[in-house]
Amino acid sequence: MTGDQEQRGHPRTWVRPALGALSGVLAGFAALSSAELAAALVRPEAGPVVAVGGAAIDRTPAAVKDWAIRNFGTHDKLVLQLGILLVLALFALAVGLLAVRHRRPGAAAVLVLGGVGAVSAVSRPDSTGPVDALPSLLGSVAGALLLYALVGRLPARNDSSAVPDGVVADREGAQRCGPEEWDRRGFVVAATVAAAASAGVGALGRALGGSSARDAVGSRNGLVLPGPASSAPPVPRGARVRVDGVSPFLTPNGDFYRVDTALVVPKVDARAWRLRVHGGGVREPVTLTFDDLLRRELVERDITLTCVSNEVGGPYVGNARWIGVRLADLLAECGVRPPSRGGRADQLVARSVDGMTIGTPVEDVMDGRDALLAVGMNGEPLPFAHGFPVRMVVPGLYGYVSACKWIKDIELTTFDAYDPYWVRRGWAREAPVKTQSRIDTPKPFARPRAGTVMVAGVAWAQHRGIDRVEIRVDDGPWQDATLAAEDSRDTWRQWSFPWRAGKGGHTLTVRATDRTGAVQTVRRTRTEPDGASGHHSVVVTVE
Ligand SMILES: Nc1nc2c(c(=O)[nH]1)N[C@H]1C(S)=C(S)[C@@H](COP(=O)(O)O)O[C@H]1N2
Ligand SMILES: [Mo]
Repeated sequence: MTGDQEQRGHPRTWVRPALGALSGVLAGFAALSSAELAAALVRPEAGPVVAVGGAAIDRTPAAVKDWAIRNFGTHDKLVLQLGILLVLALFALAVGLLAVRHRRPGAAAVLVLGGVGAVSAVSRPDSTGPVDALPSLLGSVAGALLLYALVGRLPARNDSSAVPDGVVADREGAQRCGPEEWDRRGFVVAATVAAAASAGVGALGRALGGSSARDAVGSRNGLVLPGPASSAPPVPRGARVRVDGVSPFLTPNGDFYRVDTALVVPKVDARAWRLRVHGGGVREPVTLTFDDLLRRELVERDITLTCVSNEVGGPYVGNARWIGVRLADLLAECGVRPPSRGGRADQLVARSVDGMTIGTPVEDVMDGRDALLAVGMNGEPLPFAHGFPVRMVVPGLYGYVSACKWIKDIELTTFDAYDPYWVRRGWAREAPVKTQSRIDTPKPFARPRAGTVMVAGVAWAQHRGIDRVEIRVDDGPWQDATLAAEDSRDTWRQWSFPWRAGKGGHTLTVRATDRTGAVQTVRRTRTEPDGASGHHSVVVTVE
């Protein structure tokens, strides 16, 4: 039968589904491009990819997120974006295949997908309202119409053995063309025009969407931070051990770990940025501009930042020289008092432009430590990835309870009244950094030569300070490492240990003691709910 049909010029059986799948992909492309163009006009974050991706991140179980951070690290967003595109492509194929059999339901399926995008966009924490639904809705209408039009030009279904002699089963197809002369030209023209138009619309969307990002980049490029009224003393010469393989004392911005839920890095125009401070105990809500902040007294401080998702021995810790405004002074001016002095609010909730919420104890912010609204990092304005134009940094607390990037709002409230983002996902309300230490060199499974091997690394217990670091070889006694000079108790401290290494396999273990006298516990815990504990060990083979 098939051979028969082919002889009469009837398209092969696979042509229709294949072109249907192609139509689906083209419709998907058209839908996304038009949605992104609409988003560029409405609000870039309201685009379906960012909205659905963000919603997916928020709904991902914390354990999976933790796993993604661990395994993809700073590339977890790229992996997610590729994943979204793959899923979308599969959806588009499936919808195309559906549409060749059932033209209207196929087109309707595109609208349903658009609906998912619209609901995601409107329910994002940074949504500005129902207009955020527009990009997905408009995009899906464009996609559905295109799919409907393309499928209408396909060869009629030819796989129905119940219909002899080329009489076709598909009514809609049959009305347009018989099995023998399908509208091949019409399809090719429509498909080509659609692809070109989508590419054009997408490029226009990106160009327009890029303009707000360009403003942000402009506001950062043109920025010269005023010198701090209170400079950080130079890092003591003795703070750096001279051993190859140890993390640099100040982490360069480009190497500084990045952990956040932002699918695309928010690009905020410093000139349009505002910070609102309000809530319990605030005399009158205030709104600050970026210039208001820069006009205040700036302080410069070295502070080591740590992520609660850092495994024992892990990389999510970095040390930077920050410039910023002392948050406690600002709060005091607004009338805020810490709970220990009768203040009503015990939790400070920071909100970012991308809807993150981070809760910090007011007591910690106001107890005299250098809690900052930071504007500078290692001698330059904050990089976009690290929170430009303004972020919080609080010595001694994990990032998820202190270090809100792209901050735009500070609310004074209570721990009883409000659970921020990560707390709702099972992480601890309060999370001081645990005393930790890491062997940077030798690396795991290194094969050093017998003799003196320099073991070295970092230890941190921000705001308490590191008092002692000890090394144990195999099951031997703990032996004191040599501590490098302390920069401040808010920074990590380097250490080294000249090890007389004998041949064979050995396990090196490190532990630190902070200035409260607390010894880093051997008890291993997971990162959830308030940070990993345990000792870092490295296994080497001495040759
Ligand atoms: N807006 C926003 N701020 C955020 C986060 C985030 O996801 N969004 N992540 C927090 C976490 S968990 C950490 S550890 C630090 C990391 O800061 P960094 O990326 O500059 O190293 O930022 C904090 N601030
Ligand atoms: Mo974190």
